[in-house]
Amino acid sequence: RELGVDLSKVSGTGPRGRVQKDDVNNYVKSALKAGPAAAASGAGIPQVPAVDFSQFGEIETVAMSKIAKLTAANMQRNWLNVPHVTQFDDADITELEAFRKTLKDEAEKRGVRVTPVAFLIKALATSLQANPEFNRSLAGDGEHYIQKHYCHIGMAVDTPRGLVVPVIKDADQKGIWDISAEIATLAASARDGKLKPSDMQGGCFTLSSLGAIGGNGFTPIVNSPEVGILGVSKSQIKPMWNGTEFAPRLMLPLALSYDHRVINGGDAGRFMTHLVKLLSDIRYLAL
Ligand code: CAO
Repeated sequence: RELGVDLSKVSGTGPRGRVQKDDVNNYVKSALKAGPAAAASGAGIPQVPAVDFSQFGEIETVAMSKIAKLTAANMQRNWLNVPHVTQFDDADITELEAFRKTLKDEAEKRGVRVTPVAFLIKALATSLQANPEFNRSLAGDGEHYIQKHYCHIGMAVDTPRGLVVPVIKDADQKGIWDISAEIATLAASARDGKLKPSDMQGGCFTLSSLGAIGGNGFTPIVNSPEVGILGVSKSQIKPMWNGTEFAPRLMLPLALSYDHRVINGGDAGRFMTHLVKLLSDIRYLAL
């Protein structure tokens, strides 16, 4: 009461958890250390209280994998550091899918599977070149950008051990066959736990495709120090107005999250519009 301490917030170290004088003093010391600004404005990150779930039913404590622990730390770091904005659009991939189906025989001969992900990686690489502000990172001094003149695209892969992001190097210089073969090799290595650290380094931008699993949208978290990530959901046939009538078109939902310290809404709008144009008419990928 003298110090204005709420005793219910103090952990007691005495017998049966009794709060002692030293506990109150230590609580006050750590509150002072946390700083008056944080205390006054509530800007510090409040701890989520530990709950004993066994009081509500049967439970089991499961050890997190190394990858899961690393992912948790990275996600929290990125979520707290990056001012995120997510922008949405749908790409009409009716023609892309029709073309992809025509590749089936040749793909079998080559022993490669061509999925929409290969086209997405190629289109992202092309869009990064047209919109180089997405191929930047903030320099450590907070006063410069690092502009990258290479184009490596990370691809989120869901594995039994957790999420990993192998990188397709120089994606701008590769064609759909090479990218498809690399997706298969990297995804297999990821699932077998055989990726080398160098396979996961150097990404400029990340693709997270949940299209094969489902859902019509999600907001991905930027894989900092990259400044953009594209989340792709499942394509669906939708009635689209073509000026005279509704026509069935295969629409691919896209969500672009970006670091608003580096990317402005206008940059993101241009990037997304360019990407949608490339996916809707893949002839532009050849230009
Ligand atoms: N809409 C509809 N169907 C899609 C699609 C989409 N957006 N994307 C892929 N598909 C189809 C493919 O065409 C394929 O079907 P066909 O064989 O008939 O062509 C089928 O789904 C299976 O694809 P796949 O999963 O074998 O391969 P992929 O190239 O689509 O994806 C990979 C590869 C590695 C990206 C994917 O397996 C994966 O791991 N995705 C999860 C990523 C993830 O976890 N993201 C979240 C990260 S943040 O927590």
